[in-house]
Amino acid sequence: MGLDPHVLRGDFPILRREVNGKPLVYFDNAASSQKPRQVIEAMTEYYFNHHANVHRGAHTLSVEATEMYEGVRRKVARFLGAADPASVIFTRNTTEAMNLVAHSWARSVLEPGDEIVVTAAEHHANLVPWHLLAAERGVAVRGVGLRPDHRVDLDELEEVVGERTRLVSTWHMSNVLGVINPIARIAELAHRVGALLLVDGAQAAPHLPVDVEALGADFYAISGHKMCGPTGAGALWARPEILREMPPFLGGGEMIRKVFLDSSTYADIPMRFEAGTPNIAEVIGLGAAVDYLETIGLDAIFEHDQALVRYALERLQALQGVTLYGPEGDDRGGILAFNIDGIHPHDVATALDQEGIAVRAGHHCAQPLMRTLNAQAMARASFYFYNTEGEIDRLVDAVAKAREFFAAFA
Ligand code: C6P
Repeated sequence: MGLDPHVLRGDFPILRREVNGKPLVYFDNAASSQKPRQVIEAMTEYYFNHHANVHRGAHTLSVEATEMYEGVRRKVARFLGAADPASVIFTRNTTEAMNLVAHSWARSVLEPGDEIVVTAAEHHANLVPWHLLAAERGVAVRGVGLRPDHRVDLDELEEVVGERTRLVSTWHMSNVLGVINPIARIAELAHRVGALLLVDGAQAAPHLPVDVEALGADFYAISGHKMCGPTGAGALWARPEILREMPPFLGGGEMIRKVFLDSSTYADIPMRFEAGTPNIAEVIGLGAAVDYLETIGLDAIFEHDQALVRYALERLQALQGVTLYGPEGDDRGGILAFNIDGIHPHDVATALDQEGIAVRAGHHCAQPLMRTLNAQAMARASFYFYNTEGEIDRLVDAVAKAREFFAAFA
């Protein structure tokens, strides 16, 4: 069953806004999606009627808050296809989830000479934590290139993954190219040499059905704010048997079993990794976002994104002087990075903003990819289920107008 973006838009108050005198076209969903009324209301209702600290009190409000918070853990586990809710650790976002793996798992397991394999199209959140670790531990970060069609070169990956590889860490959907990595195949290559696979699910989880078991992932990281949830709530899923062996990431309240003046012992998962008072209201908002997305259906969302990106590719390809990035095909989600000859992407984004259209411009936290593709920066339109073909028509018209405007100065 398809979805109707015109109906769903009714749930998003912000989409009624005008920007620069034009109806807002929000095409910056890969940076952060908008929030439906249901999510905002779930957080308000929590603050109006149930707020107290979680896991601490015997009083009614604390019990209610704890039940709401733990209920979201069960929801997120189900959303990711995980059997055990204790395998879901709440974090602020994907970045924190990946840093948790670096600080806890990698720091306790990796030795000098061990290798972490990444691709040329990683977000900085999947590079910098490994660089910090490399400096501290003498581990090496090895990169795998892209094929000319902008998909990861799996032959090269197969060559690079070897007996020193302890971790393969890569995106599920690229935040620049929109392409979806063949995670199950990458998992096979990693596991063949006894390495683990960390999947950066920041862009995939909001847009397509995820099943961590079927993917063969060992770690999977998500950000709630890209999937209709609030900022400040994300999650790391990890195989429970791996999590149980991992030392704590942060120390403090809630993550302990016993504390003495000179030593402590630690709680079981998931609490071991959730020191201090968590972002309770935000986690509850994330739960409402999961409910909201599941009501629409992730299959329908992905189908809609794909139809939009196909339409946008077709229309933008017809314009001269526009370079489009990423492959065409069924393994492509609703993200479209582009450049217009002779115009800096920041000027493109400013010109589009004049037309009420929000896109992102810059290196998209993927500087190695920019170098690989020989681009200093790119403009990027990223779609979601509330976007329409009519909005893409407005984008195409605005791109054509910007091209003409800047051509006058060339
Ligand atoms: N990308 C973008 O505009 P955080 O900031 O922790 O929620 O997500 C980090 C992150 C990790 N991996 C990928 C593939 C991502 O796309 C992002 C966030 C945003 O592309 C902001 S830089």
